[in-house]
Amino acid sequence: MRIDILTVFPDYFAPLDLSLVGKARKDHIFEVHVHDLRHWGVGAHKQVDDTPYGGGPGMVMSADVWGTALDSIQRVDAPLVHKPLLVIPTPSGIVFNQSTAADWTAQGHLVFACGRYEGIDSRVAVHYSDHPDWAGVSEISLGDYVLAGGEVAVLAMIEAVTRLMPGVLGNPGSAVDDSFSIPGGLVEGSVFTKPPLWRDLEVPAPLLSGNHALIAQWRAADSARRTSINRPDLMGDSPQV
Ligand code: JF8
Repeated sequence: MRIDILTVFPDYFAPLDLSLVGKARKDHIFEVHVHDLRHWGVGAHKQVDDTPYGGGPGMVMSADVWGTALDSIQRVDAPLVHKPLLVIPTPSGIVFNQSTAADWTAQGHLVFACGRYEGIDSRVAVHYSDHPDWAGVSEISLGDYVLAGGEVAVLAMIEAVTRLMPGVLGNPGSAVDDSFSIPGGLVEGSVFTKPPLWRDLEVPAPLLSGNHALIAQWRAADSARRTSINRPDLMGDSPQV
């Protein structure tokens, strides 16, 4: 997979050199290219935004700057067979979840467009959603809270997608064992390691028993207990917010 990121804050993506993602890039499991949108900015100040039509506070990122940048990114990949999927993080998009992450692992090329200010001129999403050289557009939100731009959302999405790729996790079984692997599943149960007694708190006896059936039973009950307390929405036993 090839991942391109367009942003006015390329330094936000330094963490992609670290940890599992950094190792997987070194191992050529996928490649990440970060581009400074200002490169395509207009005029002496390399401007990427302008005042909003209809009035209102703040600035809107220009369609023409984004169009020029995205066309040049697409051309880099043109000799390859993969049409890129354009991902535009926005609080007004559909909410990203584990199924989204799993779907995107099948893409050969993801292009992330990080907005700032009041967001990107809406014609950009319309144009690329109906473009023969692109796989489509996903306007997507990280969750129901407001960030200052798309960068943090993109870091989270890239980590969620790439850790599902074969060879990214040390243990190939870990990814399929997660919470949310099965839609409508439960959250993970509590975990413990040595010592068995820490500050008057004991590791639950079943986990020390060596009895695999008993361990599985305890974990299933703990998982149901935590899901019911923390995520009643996943249990179907509480009204959705
Ligand atoms: C933004 C561009 C977001 N869950 C989320 N909250 N806020 C954002 C977000 C994304 C892009 C921009 N402001 C300007 C906020 C996502 N994804």
